[in-house]
Amino acid sequence: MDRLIMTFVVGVLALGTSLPLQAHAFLDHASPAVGSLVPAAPPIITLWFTQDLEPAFSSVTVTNEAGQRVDLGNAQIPQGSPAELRIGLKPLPPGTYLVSWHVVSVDTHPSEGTFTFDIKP
Ligand SMILES: [Cu+2]
Repeated sequence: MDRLIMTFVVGVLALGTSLPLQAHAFLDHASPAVGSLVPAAPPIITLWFTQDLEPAFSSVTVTNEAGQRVDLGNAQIPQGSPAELRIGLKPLPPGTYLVSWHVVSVDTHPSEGTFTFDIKP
């Protein structure tokens, strides 16, 4: 039994060191949530990352189905929350919106991604 547990522990440790977890800033979660359907237009969108961000090189934009910018261009990392990126939104009608983020983490590694959310008709 002890031998079995030991094998398991060693296996988990080996797995842990081989995965490049937390190597860059990836999106952890967002509000509105990734792929969500929200009942009302949110005034801001907030993204939380797995690592602290470099403010000068981190940004996010939001576009509508026609590809037009619907954010207020005021992306910021709130004071005291260095892994968080938020941006204000124009008053939005129902529809599908694309959030595009590109960030540089404090370890200088860039990463980027996109997701959508929907506002209910
Ligand atoms: Cu990195």
